[in-house]
Amino acid sequence: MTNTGGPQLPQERRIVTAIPGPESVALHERKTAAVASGVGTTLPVYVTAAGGGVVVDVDGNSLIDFGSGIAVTTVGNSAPRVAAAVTEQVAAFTHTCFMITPYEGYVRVAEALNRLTPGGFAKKSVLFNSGAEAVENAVKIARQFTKKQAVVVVDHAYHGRTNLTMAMTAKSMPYKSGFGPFAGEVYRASASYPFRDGDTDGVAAARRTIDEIEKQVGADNLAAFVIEPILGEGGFVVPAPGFLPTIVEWCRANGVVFVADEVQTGFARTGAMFAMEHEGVVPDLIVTAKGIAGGLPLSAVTGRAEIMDAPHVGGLGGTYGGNPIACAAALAVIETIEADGLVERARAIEKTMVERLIAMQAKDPRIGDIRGRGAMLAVELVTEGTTPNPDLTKAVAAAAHQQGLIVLTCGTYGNVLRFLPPLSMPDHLLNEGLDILESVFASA
Ligand code: PLZ
Repeated sequence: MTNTGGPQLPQERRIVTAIPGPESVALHERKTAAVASGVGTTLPVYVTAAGGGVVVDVDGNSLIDFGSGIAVTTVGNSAPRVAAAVTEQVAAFTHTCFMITPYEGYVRVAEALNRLTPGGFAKKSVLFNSGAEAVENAVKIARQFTKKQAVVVVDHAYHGRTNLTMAMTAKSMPYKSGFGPFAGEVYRASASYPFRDGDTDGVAAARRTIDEIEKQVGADNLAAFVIEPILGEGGFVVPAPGFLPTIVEWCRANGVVFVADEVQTGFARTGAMFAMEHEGVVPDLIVTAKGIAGGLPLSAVTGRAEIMDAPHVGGLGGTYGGNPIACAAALAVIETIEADGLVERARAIEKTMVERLIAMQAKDPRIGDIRGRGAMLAVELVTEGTTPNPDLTKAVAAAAHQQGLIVLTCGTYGNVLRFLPPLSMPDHLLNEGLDILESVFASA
């Protein structure tokens, strides 16, 4: 069998066995025996190749990918520029440790991040491996800069699975339950969740959140306010207009570092290079990962130079952070986004998908809300009103999987079906995926 992924893979849905097929079932038995059971599986088909808009499994099935490995392969799997850059770099050198003997790739990624992120001021960057590691480092940097300790996050937030980021993540199961004690000095305030709190006035919602922070934490103690511009794992919740700008203004007036966690929203995913741009919000620090390097492990903190330079020399780092192969991939990702107009592509995907989802909602009152931006879209499913319907969500996802459409769920109440197609998804597969969703809703 050839394992050549990338966009040259036939761009078709092809289901030749039950899902999962016999080869996948056999591999899954080995996985169950060999891999710690704490690592779950959404869809147990074992992958041999992926690219464009499809994922191909060991049984020869070709599935339509509405997941992008959780918003990572935004430019596509094994995207040509990424594959070429990684191949070249892996043959040149694989690692030296940037803290020992540095290399240009890291510097170029930092320069690119400083250029691409919102804000016309002097910026600096530092690179790590995972989203959680970068979030932790943003907090470290904000604490050094402000000489304060407290961190505020919001309801429904997701920031990772390490000790500090577990404390920052809202949802207990499966992320936190039994894994405490958690890091201290992390406080939770209200998010803006228009479908549930009924408040479409983001300024008023922000004032409530700020009031909670002032009463329960105090700006004098607060180093950083950390928030996702669209709450990701928490349910693809877009805050009411005005919420984020009001919070950032308060942070600025009160010596609090405003940190945007753009791990899931970043790199063209939402129809802007970074989602904070939709409301003209300029964060002090911005955390990126996932889509930054097309699947190679890389993350970053980028922000105002004076904040980024607060930690002492040697205070930030790690063995692998900004690994040369991941940096080569990131530079190829950025080139691909810019050369192929992928920000515009994300907007076109939004238009196609939202139109179809609205048509589905008109026929099905269980689709309570349609939301998101660009190619980061979701439907929140209810029994009636706003009562969560996690059973329907599971059933729809499972039925879609059976038909060869990879979809993911999310949400505090487990009732959100989310769509994260790679921006390399061809239109005919995007529409075929939507056809499957429509038929699945009709029969679920
Ligand atoms: N911040 C906004 O979305 C990762 C988690 C999947 P890492 N989201 C997917 C899972 O179940 O573990 C994420 C995120 C936001 C931080 C993170 C953490 O990024 O690269 O997984 O550490």
